[in-house]
Amino acid sequence: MNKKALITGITGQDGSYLAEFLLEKGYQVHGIKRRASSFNTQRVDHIYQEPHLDNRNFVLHYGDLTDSSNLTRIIQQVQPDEVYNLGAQSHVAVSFEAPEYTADVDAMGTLRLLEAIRLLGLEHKTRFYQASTSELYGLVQETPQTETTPFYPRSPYAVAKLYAYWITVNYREAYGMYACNGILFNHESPRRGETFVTRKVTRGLCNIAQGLESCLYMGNLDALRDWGHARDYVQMQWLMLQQDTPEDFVIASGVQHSVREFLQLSAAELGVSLVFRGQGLDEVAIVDNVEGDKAPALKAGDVVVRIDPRYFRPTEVESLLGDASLARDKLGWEPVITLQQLCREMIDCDLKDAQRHALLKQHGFELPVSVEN
Ligand code: NDP
Ligand code: GDR
Repeated sequence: MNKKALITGITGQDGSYLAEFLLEKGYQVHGIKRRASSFNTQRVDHIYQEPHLDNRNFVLHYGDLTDSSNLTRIIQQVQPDEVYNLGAQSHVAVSFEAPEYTADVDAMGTLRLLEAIRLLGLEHKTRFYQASTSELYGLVQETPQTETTPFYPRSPYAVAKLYAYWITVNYREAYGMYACNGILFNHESPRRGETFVTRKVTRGLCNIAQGLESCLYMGNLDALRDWGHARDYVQMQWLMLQQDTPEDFVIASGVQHSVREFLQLSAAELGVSLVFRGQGLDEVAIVDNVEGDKAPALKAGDVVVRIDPRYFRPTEVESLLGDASLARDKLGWEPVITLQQLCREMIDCDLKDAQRHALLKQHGFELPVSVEN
């Protein structure tokens, strides 16, 4: 019998990579998708299987982390060997605007899943992975951050995830469940949501390079992050559930860059060099030089980045840097994709999209390019 996995958040960035990974390992993969007024399965459409097929190994269920009866019914029906709780309101800035909803989904949603597993008597069968986050460190107490660094959350998102972290530990200790936290540092990909900083940069610069947008408005360019590739990081989510005893692990690249550096790296992939002038809210990025043919709409002197205070957060996480030694030693896990490779893959993908839009525009078939960030 193939193992069965249930993934919440399967339509998100990580959910889609994890589903691919588990299917390759021979799992029967079940996922929870939310009802939406338009299609929201773009990231998993390529692995979708016709519901009328016999022996399907990819099955989507309608559900929501705010609905415990729905979660209980799905878990009862699937009887999963492994549950990966990746579903969340995952945007830190949005959590300041919707703090109660974020707590309901990210904190209470985790409790609802754990309780469903326990009440169904599956606590010794079903292994549980919780998508914890480097945002727990917030106002960092030591650098680099490890599994023992104290937490100091700085957003409603991080506070909700703190509850989820501890309730996962508590169910492990109280009921002997195999439940663990992956404390993942930022990880990105061409499938990253368009309003997270890396994707906003790669997509925005590609649109500007093709003449579809004129300027990118950004927040705190000094923020420092430890960025990895989502494809690398989902392998660890699986590895964590294959050990003899459950344990929590930090997953990080161990390398730190600023948002400003990521802008420069992305522009360089387009053959564009940028110089930054001014300070604070008056800082701008100006094109210094353009080489090659990837940015036909740009020339030296163009201002491509400005600062907009609305992208600053009420409380910011200034600097994150992880130490994944424990995962390296115990799980044998090592990230293989560098930031430069990640950035190149994201630019390649967004440039193709922008070129397609530009071509359509040239022929009078202009499509709206969403610039809401
Ligand atoms: P995404 O935002 O790309 O995906 C989130 C997923 O959760 C989507 O499938 C979304 O559905 C789903 N979701 C949102 N609200 C609900 C709800 N009420 N009920 C059920 N499902 C819901 O996040 P990532 O893939 O980037 O991240 C996966 C997890 O890892 C998240 O929990 C995130 O907080 C955490 N994390 C992410 C890191 C990162 O750098 N990416 C780092 C550390 C932790 P829909 O598609 O319909 O919106
Ligand atoms: P983060 O990711 O908050 O770390 O959470 P995000 O990419 O949104 O921000 C990273 C840093 O960039 C700064 N920044 C901007 N951010 C956005 N989104 N838009 C901007 O215009 C902008 N300008 C500067 C931010 O202030 C921040 O310092 C992500 C999410 O995936 C979480 O779910 C996850 O838990 C953490 O990573 C680890």
